[in-house]
This record gives sequence, C-alpha cells and structure tokens, in this order.
Amino acid sequence: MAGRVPLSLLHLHGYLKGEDFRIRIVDERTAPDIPAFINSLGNDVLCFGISSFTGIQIANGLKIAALLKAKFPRTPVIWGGWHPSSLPEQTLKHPLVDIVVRGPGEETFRELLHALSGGKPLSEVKGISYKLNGELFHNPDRELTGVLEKLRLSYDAIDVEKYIFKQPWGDRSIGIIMSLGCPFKCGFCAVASVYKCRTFYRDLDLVLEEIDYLVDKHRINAIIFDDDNFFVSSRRVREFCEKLINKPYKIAWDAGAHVGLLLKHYDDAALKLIKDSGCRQLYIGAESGSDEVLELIDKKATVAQTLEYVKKMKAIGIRSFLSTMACLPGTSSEDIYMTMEMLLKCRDIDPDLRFRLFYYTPYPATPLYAKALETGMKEPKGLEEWSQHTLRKFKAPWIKSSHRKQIRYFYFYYFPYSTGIKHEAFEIGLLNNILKKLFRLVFENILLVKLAKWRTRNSNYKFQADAFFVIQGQRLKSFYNHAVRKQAADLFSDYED
Ligand code: B12
Ligand code: SF4
Repeated sequence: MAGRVPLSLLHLHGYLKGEDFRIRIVDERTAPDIPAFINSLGNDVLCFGISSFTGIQIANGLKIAALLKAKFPRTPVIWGGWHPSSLPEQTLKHPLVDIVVRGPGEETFRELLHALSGGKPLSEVKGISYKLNGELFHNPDRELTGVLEKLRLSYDAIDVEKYIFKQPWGDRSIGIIMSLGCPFKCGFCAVASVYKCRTFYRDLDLVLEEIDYLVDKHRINAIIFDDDNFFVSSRRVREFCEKLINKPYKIAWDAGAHVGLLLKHYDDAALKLIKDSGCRQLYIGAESGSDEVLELIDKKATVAQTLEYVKKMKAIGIRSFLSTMACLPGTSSEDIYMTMEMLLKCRDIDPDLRFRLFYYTPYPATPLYAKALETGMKEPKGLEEWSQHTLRKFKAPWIKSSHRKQIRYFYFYYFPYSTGIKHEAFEIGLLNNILKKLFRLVFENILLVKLAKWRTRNSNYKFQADAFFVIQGQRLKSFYNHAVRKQAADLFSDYED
C-alpha cells in the first residue's frame, strides 16, 4: 500500500479536465523508476509540478527537481502544497524552485498554465510567487472560492488499487474528502492559515457518486474521511448519512471531529444515524489532559468534554480514537502525567478505545510557531533543513529526554500492558512464530502485565526498571524488523531518542 491517494494532484487534474493540457501524475511512492520516466520525456513539456508537506516529502521533491533541472534546465519547476504555501519566500530562494503556488491550487494552476503557454504575464496570476532574472515576486493572494463544490476527481489518472489499505472494519479502504477547512484555529495546526476558518464543501451528490464509483470499480468497503473537520455542518452530515443508508451497498466509514462542536450539535438521535450509516470510528483531537494546555493551544474544548465524548461513543457503539500531543513549549512534565491519566480514565470508560500520543512538532504558519522559536527552536534555513523536520527527527530543545522516556514508557508499556488489548504499537512488525513466542515470554509476560496494571491503578511511576526492560524488548523488535526483515522504520522508531 502506497499511502493515501494523492488528493492534491487529483484535485488539480480533475479541475483541468477539458482544458487543452495533457497532465501526468507521477507519485514517487508508486512510480517504479522516476529517473527512467524523466529520461523518457521529450522537449515539449510546459512545466513540472511538485507537491510537498513540510518534512521528508521535501527531500524527495528536491531529488526529483534536481533530475528534472539536469535534463530540462529551462522548463519551470513549480512547487505547491503545505510547505511552499507556508514559507513561499524561503522556498522560492532555492535554485530548484522557479514558481510557488500558494494555497488551494486549482484555479491558480489553471491560470499559470495559460500564462506559461503565452496567454498572459506571470505578474497577472494571483496566488503565485515567482523568480524573474534573479528577483523574487509575490503576487497578491487568490481569494478563496468554492471551486471544490463541483470538482470531480480524476481517479482514472492514478492506479487506485495501489492506495487501497486495510482497516479493522474493511479490507478495501480508501481516503476521500467531503470538505476542507475548519472554523477553529488550534495553535499547532496550519489549516486556518490557508482556509481562514472557513469550510469549503464538495457537492454531496458528487461525493456519493464518487463512492458509488469506488465501490463498483474497486470494491471499496471502507472509507476514511480525511476532512479537516468532517462534522462542521450537521445538516450535511445528516443528509449524507440518510443517503448512504439508502444505498444498495453497505460501507463502513470513519472521520474526525472537534469534540466541542460534536457534543454541541449532535444529539443521541444524530449519533445513532451516524452509526447506522456505517460509522465505525470517530476520532477527535483530544490533545491534552490539562485544561491549561488546551487553553494554551486555543483548542476551545475541555478534558471533561473528552470524557463525555468517550462515554457517548461507547453507548452508541462507535469506537473512540483520541489524538493527543505532549511537550508543547512552556508546558511541564506534570502535563504529560495529566494526559496519561486522562487516557487511562477514557480507557476505563471504553477499553476498546484507541489513541496516538505525539510529541508536539511546530509547523510554520501556525499560531504557536512563534512561541516555539522564542523557546529555542532553531528555524531551518532552507528546504534541505526543512526536509529533516519530522516527528522522528525534530528534537525540540524544550523536550527533555526524561519526557520522551516517560511517553515511550506509557505508549509502549503501561497503557497496552495494563489494558490487555492489542495496542496499535503491537500490531506492527511481526516476528516469526518461535521468535514471537520467545519474545512474548520474556518481554510480554504476566508479571509485567501485573506491574503495568498496578502502576496505572496507583499512578505510581517511580523506579521504572520494568519499563526500561520492556522498552529494550521493543528496541530489539524494531531493530530486528529493520535489519533482518528490511522493514521500513516502524512506530517505535518515531519515539526513539
Ligand atoms: C489527510 C491528511 C493526512 C493523511 C494523509 C497525508 C497524505 N500524505 O496525503 C495522514 C493521516 C497520513 C497525514 C499525516 C500527517 N500529516 Co496531515 N493532513 C491531512 C489533511 C487533513 C488533508 C490532506 C489533503 O488531502 N488535502 C486535500 C488537498 C486537495 O489539499 P492540498 O493538499 O492542500 O492541495 C492543494 C494545494 O495545497 C495545492 N497544491 C498541492 N500540491 C500542489 C502542487 C502543485 C504543483 C500545485 C500547482 C499546487 C499544489 O493545490 C491543491 C488543490 O487545491 C491536511 C489538512 C488539509 N486540509 O490539507 C493535513 C496536513 C497536511 N497534515 C499535516 C501534518 C503535520 C501531518 C503529519 C506530520 C502529522 C504527524 N504528526 O505525523 C503527518 C505526516 C505526513 C507526511 N509526511 O506525509 C499538516 C501539514 C503542515 C505542513 N506544513 O506540512 C496539515 C496541513 C494539517 C495541520 N494540522 O496543520 N495527514
Ligand atoms: S479542530 Fe482540527 S483542523 Fe480545526 S483547527 Fe483544530 S486541529 Fe486544525
């Protein structure tokens, strides 16, 4: 499985259907040989486009841009997506970048293609930054418009089969979106920088047609909605659920919500409808077990609401998923313990609940970014340095190694061992059977389970030799999976020092 469908590119391709341009999507995750592909291209290419988040995608984008520039030095290389949109000036300074498309790209890219083919000067294309004779120019922003509404995505431009993945409730799952943007502006999140706290919807019937197509053509049986905040409009969600229930097929789905908004606008009847239409999991950004931290990140939600949400989901029969984060600048180790306590309380309400506990990673164009810089984060100086800015590699100066250790212990030992369920962390990296049994006997035995239960019941995290021992086991497993089984880096390596 390659990862999520490249929605950015399907949007651009879909929007440009009917225009007089031939567009090819090449996904570095699925293309077998990009250098060979580049070599096969003739001299009639108008431009190249590269899409990138902040992080590792930049490194791969730069490698590809270098190959393109080597063969086609005069063909413009256009960068779009979250990283170039967040830092257009710095991005544009890189020699492998000629033009940056800022924010939603559909109309900007269309006009840009016309401009490049001689229609009008670059200075007239809103929403781009570009280089001319070594000078940098930033055109005015493009207004946000409703291009999304009637957009049909070009699934025929990619090999959809490569993006189908397994979920517990469907072995042929795919990610799609119904809307983009969100009314909130949480401190760590970049969404408001582009969508200005507005939400843009796709036409419901077109989305349902898209689902029909994916079910008919690709036997999709589960959908993950990648919307920023799927539940913003309760009227649309109700309509969607009613229409889905009336389909001749059954499809499972999951989506993300803001907890305050969900509790306010969805009563039990609405939640039941959501459940009946196939919703299996509903995830929220619970973020922290400390109301003070929630205020610091402007979450507009409380710890009590998180507990209430888990209770409601349990009663209705939808699985809760909590995304949490720790180690924000200016917070203390006490906050980590409060988040641990909150997760354990939620687990007491619903033992089947799932969660992730991330270290906070600052992103440009987010409200908390300035605080991160003030607190000692060294700003990456260019694209190469930004490509190392990932959950795994970024080491915030304010995160002590004792904090990292505590999170590791909780995530890989205290929580899963005391729950007795298969935590996400243990669903990865399979050793073969004998090794697995041996591993379980040494590192997952009943004594450790009892100790984990005792510690979490009594909130006693002193003298953590047992945790240290369990983590060595995880380290061993992770090492074995990389070195012997040649697997890609696993979840455990995200939490290594
Ligand atoms: C779905 C999603 C995921 C999915 C799938 C990601 C994927 N690889 O496709 C998962 C869950 C895996 C994920 C993971 C992460 N995500 Co995420 N994710 C999203 C989400 C909600 C939707 C992405 C999407 O499909 N958008 C829809 C498309 C149509 O919009 P778009 O990508 O912006 O593309 C448009 C424009 O940018 C532009 N454009 C884009 N590329 C190009 C290229 C050219 C040439 C042109 C002209 C234009 C152009 O035109 C497009 C059409 O309008 C976004 C928020 C958002 N609203 O986009 C966050 C978001 C992108 N994620 C974010 C983050 C931080 C992460 C993680 C690092 C989180 C973590 N702690 O692990 C990881 C790392 C992912 C990685 N390195 O690949 C941040 C990124 C910030 C940044 N500066 O990069 C965002 C913005 C959310 C946030 N909270 O701020 N994510
Ligand atoms: S609710 Fe989610 S999408 Fe909306 S601003 Fe907060 S983190 Fe971002």
